[in-house]
Amino acid sequence: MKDTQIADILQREYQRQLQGVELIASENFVSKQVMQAMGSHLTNKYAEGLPKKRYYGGCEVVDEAEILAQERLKKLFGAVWANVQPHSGAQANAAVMLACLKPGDTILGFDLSHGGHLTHGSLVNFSGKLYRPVFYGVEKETGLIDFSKIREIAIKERPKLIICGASAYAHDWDYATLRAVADEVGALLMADIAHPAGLIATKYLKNPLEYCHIVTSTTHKTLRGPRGGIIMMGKDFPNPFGITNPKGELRMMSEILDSAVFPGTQGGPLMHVIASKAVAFGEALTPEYHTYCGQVIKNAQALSKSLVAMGYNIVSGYTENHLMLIDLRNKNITGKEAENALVQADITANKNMVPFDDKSPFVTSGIRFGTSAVTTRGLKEKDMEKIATWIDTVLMNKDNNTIINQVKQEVHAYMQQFPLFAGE
Ligand code: DSN
Repeated sequence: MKDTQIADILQREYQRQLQGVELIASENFVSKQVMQAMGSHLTNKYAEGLPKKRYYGGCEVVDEAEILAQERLKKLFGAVWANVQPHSGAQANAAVMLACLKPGDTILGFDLSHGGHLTHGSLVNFSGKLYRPVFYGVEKETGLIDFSKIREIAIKERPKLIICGASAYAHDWDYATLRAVADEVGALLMADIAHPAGLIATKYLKNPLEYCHIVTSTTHKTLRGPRGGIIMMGKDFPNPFGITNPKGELRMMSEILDSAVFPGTQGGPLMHVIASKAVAFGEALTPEYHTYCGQVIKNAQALSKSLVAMGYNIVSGYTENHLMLIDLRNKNITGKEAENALVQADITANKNMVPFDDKSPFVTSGIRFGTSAVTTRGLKEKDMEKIATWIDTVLMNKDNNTIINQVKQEVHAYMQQFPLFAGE
């Protein structure tokens, strides 16, 4: 049976992506070979376990793909150990917490409503239900994290795990200070670099592997691979929880983390996705990808500058990475209204809480923009000025369907010149 219903959906989604301006900060467009690896025969293979230590026969070939993914990833970030099996960033974080914590232990993370992530202790997530979350946030006046204040919270709350990393923070992190705090209170330090991973791999931002005990990430945001997760360490070390092997020696942390992924939190790995991750990591090691990441940052700065010139408030004033969070309160429009109006013009972004927001997460006062996806399509700084003008026109005419429709026609006509696959 030919599935014409799904074929039709695939075609329409392709058209939507092709015609529109994609500003969701966590999205990107993969290369053809990254996509082809995902749609390959490797999807048929069960390979529970790790390369050369599987619970199923016939894994010799897929083992090579996983080893390539591990080796390329280690080279990309300077890691000594990597697990490429987590199905997502949330799964990667779940595995780290299973490895490092007991139920009820305290975790200290960046507040979700200030730009953090659900899996860093939100009460609606496993991380907030199984563990005791406490949070740090940004300063009201600056929109920036004051890293010295995290020490005070850590000394008071005695977390077992300190988590750094965010979904909507436009700045680099002071990993050295956080590591000193972690050492002082006897905590492990984990960085979740899902958003800026590509910018870290290409050295535009600091590398947390030099300071953090454990680093997790997704592979599909700035890193431009398939949807998935990874865990890495810059140094391996004997686990601090007293877990021993049959010889009575402390197991290395890498072993504890490997078994927290499988069998701890996952079953069979997605070998087609792991092969695709290997392709993406290989691409990320090229000079072209380095140039791409530099352009992502230039584009984010150009977009934020144009929006500021039009009177928009960027939380923290400027961006150092691929994203920005706009506080829309001075423009008298909510995040929800802004997202809905922009989608009508095929400009896709997401509403987002701003720090100290007075509206609910379903309404919000902010909107988040990122430039990873549009940069992959080949857009440059001058195109960001055009996008800023479209955004302003739509937001200032949110109830005027005629004007929004005009913008949509312009967006469609303009985006035709930019290919959808990375590297084309
Ligand atoms: N939901 C992702 C984001 O948009 O940032 C993070 O998991």
